[in-house]
Amino acid sequence: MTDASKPIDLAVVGHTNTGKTSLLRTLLRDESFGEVADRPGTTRHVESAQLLTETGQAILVLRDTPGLEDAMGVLDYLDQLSPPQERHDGPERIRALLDSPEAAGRFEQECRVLDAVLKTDAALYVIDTRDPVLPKHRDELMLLAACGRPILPVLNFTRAALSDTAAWRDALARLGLHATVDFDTVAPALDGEGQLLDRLALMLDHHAVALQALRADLGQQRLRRLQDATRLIAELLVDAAALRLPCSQDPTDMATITLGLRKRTRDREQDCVHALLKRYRFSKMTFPHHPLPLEGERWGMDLFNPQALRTFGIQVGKGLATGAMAGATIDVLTGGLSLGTAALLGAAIGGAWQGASQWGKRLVGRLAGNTEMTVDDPVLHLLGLRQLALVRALECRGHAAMRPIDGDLLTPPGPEPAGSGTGDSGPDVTQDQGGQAAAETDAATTPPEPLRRLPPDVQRMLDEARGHPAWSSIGEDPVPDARREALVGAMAQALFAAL
Ligand SMILES: Nc1nc2c(ncn2[C@@H]2O[C@H](COP(=O)(O)OP(=O)(O)O)[C@@H](O)[C@H]2O)c(=O)[nH]1
Ligand SMILES: [Mg+2]
Repeated sequence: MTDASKPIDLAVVGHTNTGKTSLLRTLLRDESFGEVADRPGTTRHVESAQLLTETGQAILVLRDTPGLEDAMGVLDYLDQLSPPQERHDGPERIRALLDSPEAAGRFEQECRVLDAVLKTDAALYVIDTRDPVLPKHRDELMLLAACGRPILPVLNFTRAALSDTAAWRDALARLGLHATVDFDTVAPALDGEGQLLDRLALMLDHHAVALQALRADLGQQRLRRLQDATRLIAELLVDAAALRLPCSQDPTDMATITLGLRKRTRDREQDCVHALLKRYRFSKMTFPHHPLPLEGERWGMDLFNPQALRTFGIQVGKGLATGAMAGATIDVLTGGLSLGTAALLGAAIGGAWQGASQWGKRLVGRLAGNTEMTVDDPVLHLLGLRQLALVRALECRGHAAMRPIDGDLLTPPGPEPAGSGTGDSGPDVTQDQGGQAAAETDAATTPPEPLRRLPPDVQRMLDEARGHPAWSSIGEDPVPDARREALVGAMAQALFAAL
C-alpha cells in the first residue's frame, strides 16, 4: 500500500444517506455514478471509480460503500469473537470478523464496508451534519478506527439550515479526529476538492506529492473549463451581434423579420446553454429548456422583454420598450454603421425621428429601400449576462445536485422593476425527491452577486462585430474570418476577467 506510483485507494464510508454516493458524484463530476436516493440502503455493493488527471492518469480510486447500519451490533459481536483481553490489534480483530460466519450473515453489509477499508489507504467518513452526534456515530468511528487506516471526516450538508458543524468538529476531536473537511456535495466551496486533497496529503504523507499534483491538475482543469465557457459565450455574442436580416421598410415585413431575428437568437442562446452544460458535464436536465416565450408566461425568461432587460439593470430606450419590434435594431446598409435604435424605430413606424438632425437628410434618404434588422444592444447585454450567470451557477454546483437550476437565475434579484406586477419571480417550486429541495434551497440562498454589466471592452468588440454580417454563424452567409476568431478570443478573455 505504500507504493507511491499506485493510485491512492480511498473508501467512502458512513451511515446510510449521509451522501457517500453523492460525494463520489461530485468528486468524479459524474451525475450518473451509482444510485442516489433519499431512502436507506440504495448502495448495496462496493462500487469504485477513478479520479483522473487531465491526461487520464488515475491518481485516486474512490470506493463507494453501503451504509454502516449496525455498528453497535458488530462491536458487540467483535467483543465475543476476540475479547479485548486477547490483545489482538484492531485489524486482526476485523480480519477475524471477516472470517466469521456472520460476514456472510447478519453483518454482511457492515463486513463489506470493513473489508473495503482494510484494503484501502484511507477512509473518507461522510457525515450528515444536520444529524445530532449520536452513540451510533461513535460506534461507527470506533469500528472504522479498528481497521487501522487514517480516517478523514467529510462534513456534508454544511449549507443546510440545521447543519451543526461545530458540534461535529468537537465530537470528532474527542475521538482523536482533528482534521476534518467541509464539503457540501450539492454545493461545495469553489476550492472544496482542493481542501479535501490538502487534508489527505497531510494524512498520507508518502502520497503527498501525488495528491498535490492532482490538486494542481484539478485547478488547471477548472481554469480551462472557465476559459472554454467564456469562449462559448463570446461566440454566442459575436453571432448575435453580427446577425443582420435584410428587410423592407414595410412595418408588417419588419415585424415578421423581427420574429425571425428573435428565433435565431433564442435558438443560438439555447445551443450555448447546452454547450456550457456539456462542458461542465451536466445533463440537459440540469437546466431544462426554457422556451423563452414571446409574451406572458414568465416575463423574466423572455430575452426580448423590456422587463427582463431592466431586471439586469439594462437601460432600455423609450422607443424600444414596447411593440412588435422590441429587441431589434433597424440598421442601414452603410458598412455596418449602426444607428440609434429608438430613433430609427421612430422613423420606421412613422413617428418623428429625433436622429434626423444628427445624421442628416442624406442618410435618411439611404434608408429608403435598404434596411436590415439587427439584435439590439440591450438584448446582447442580456444574452451575455444570462450566460455568465449560468456559468457561475455551474461553477458552484456539485454533480450530486438533483434539483434543476432555477430559471430565475436568469433574472437575479435586483431593484424590482416598477410595475412588473407579475408576482411570479419567486423561486420555482420544483417537485423533488425526498427532502433535498429544502436542503438545496439553503444552498441556493447565497448565490454570488450577479454581474450587472458587461465589461466596456466587450461592448466595443460587439460594436465591431456588428459591422461584419459574415461573422455570424446564424446569419445569411457566414464566412470564416481570422479577425473574427481573434475578436472571439479577446472577448472571451474580457469575459473571463469579469467573472
Ligand atoms: N441538499 C443536499 N442533499 C444531499 C447532500 N448530499 C446528499 N444529499 C441527498 O441525500 C440523499 C442521500 O444521498 P446518497 O448520496 O444516496 O447517500 P448515501 O446513502 O450515503 O450514498 C440523496 O437524496 C441526496 O441527493 C447535500 O450536500 N445537500
Ligand atoms: Mg450510496
